[in-house]
Amino acid sequence: HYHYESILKAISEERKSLAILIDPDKFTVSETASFLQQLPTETTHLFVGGSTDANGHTEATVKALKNHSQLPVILFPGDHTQITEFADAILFLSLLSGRNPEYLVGQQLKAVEKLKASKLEVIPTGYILVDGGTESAVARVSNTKPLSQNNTSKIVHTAIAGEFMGAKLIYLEAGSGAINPVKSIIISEVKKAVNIPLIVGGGIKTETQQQTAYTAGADLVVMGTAFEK
Ligand code: 1GP
Repeated sequence: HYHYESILKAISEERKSLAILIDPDKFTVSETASFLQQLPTETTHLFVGGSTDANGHTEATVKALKNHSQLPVILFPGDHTQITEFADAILFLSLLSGRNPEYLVGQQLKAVEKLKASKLEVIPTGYILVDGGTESAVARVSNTKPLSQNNTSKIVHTAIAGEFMGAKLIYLEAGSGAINPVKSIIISEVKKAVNIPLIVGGGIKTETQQQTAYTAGADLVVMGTAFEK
């Protein structure tokens, strides 16, 4: 459980983590080296995934990143087809904000054979989609509704339920390209309520927004769109 343990270690040493999310559908493998050079020096993780990977670019993207970087490459898959053994670990997501069994447990079942045949570190993750002010790809593809950011207690209870079900991480997601990132009050209330690391992403474009999320209690911030060309 090396990669999960290293997230816990960072928290115990009061170090914040930054994951850059790479969507294989929007990534040019031949530009991997220059892409990596432009990332903030404080980057700790590379996440790879998207709501869909119509062109099947995930594996080539992961291989290219592994060839050019020492950073851990963690899969953040939109579905079971986006699994490749060449990554280091996988966020094994369950979309707890939604009511679609396919994304609560269906895709997970379809992933089992591939995961059993790989050495990927599997990190159980309670994935909570909140309203980011515009319809997100997650909502569209999963056919689920996000939780309102006005209903803090429902979001907090969803996170606690996730921890009770065995999640090792909670991921608060406003959706890629969100107009409104996850509000500070929601981050801080969820952080107070759970005893597992908290990931926050969706619509975080500036360093100020990144720091605001950390100050509120995010242990790891995910930024994707801000680093796309
Ligand atoms: C989306 O949380 C991530 O799943 C990142 O969102 O692309 O808006 O940074 P952005």
